[in-house]
Amino acid sequence: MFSALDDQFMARALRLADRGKYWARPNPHVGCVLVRDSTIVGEGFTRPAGGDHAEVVALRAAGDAARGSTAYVTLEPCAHTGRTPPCSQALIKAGVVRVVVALRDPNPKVDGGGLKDLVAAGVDVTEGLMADQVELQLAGFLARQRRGRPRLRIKLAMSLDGRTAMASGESQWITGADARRDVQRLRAESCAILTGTGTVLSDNCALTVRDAFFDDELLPRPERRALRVVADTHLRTPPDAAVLQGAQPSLLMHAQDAECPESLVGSNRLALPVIGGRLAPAEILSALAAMECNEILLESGPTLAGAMLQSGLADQLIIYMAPVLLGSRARPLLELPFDRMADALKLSLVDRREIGADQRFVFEPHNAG
Ligand code: AOF
Ligand code: ZN
Repeated sequence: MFSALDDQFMARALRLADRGKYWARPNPHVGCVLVRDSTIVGEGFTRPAGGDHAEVVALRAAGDAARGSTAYVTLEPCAHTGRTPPCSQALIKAGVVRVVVALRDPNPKVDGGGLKDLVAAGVDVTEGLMADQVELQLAGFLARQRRGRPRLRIKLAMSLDGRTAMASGESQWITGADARRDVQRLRAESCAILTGTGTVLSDNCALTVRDAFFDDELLPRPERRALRVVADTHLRTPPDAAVLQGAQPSLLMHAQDAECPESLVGSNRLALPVIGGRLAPAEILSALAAMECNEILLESGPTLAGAMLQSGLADQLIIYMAPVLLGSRARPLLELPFDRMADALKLSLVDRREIGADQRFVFEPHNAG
């Protein structure tokens, strides 16, 4: 059904799509290549939310040359009028005769509707080319659309003996500069970075995304940078905490009955239900999905990370392991109060590599759902 040339052009669309990954959110970052007589006549990738979709950028670049062309698109062209008009109609109007799509858009406003429009207009439509790659590329967006919950990745830095901080809370730095730079990339890819009050109090972490990741020709608007979220049940975050400073937005999630100190009255806050004295893990994620967050990075201590994992809400564990021993008084990686072997949580290793002097492991918990 697909030729070697089809493979080549879809691979190019995938690479183009990747260029939008830091700034298309909450839109999925999509790539589109228009080809006529085996030659690329236009290409594009999703602009920041509210801006043009990939197809529209490619059509504009192609101009009249789009007539009679084939469009390679990583995600089904939209069929709805959202912040922008439907791409299916734009392709039809421009005279595109064949559309090759990697993956169907699970957004209920689209969900096959774009393909249907194209077929009804006599366009030759095929789907499924490199769908697996797009599943990985758009994992966060797809998770939010399909299950109403963002993708949650938990990042942890530990010693060889699985410890994350000294008993005093001292933890800077376990891993090296290269690993910490890699974490910056994870932050840049995320819609929200989540932590707990304990981490704010002990590390005074800023959770900022540094500028180095936005060196493409068009900078994302600063408000599109990851939202910094503190799960702060009792509103104990000090008003001068680094996480509340600067242009990058932040949000305190707290219990409905928490008393807001005068000093936090001006801060961005959200009340959530509590289970067992703590914010309900699933409610935290639903609230973030309601804010159109696709990708969440959790950078917290053992309690919040353990709760997310135990609730089956963690999609990935990204663990940086430094060649150092912190000893038996140091703090454990995760708070998981297990007693029996039957409680043990099984994980699959999906990636492992060296980052400077450290190792990075990516695991997927078997209880993720
Ligand atoms: C496309 N091409 O490049 C992207 C699409 O509010 P809007 O108008 O920007 O629409 C957002 C929705 O469109 C988004 O939730 C997703 O379903 C789809 N994204 N569609 O045809 C694109 N980024
Ligand atoms: Zn569209």
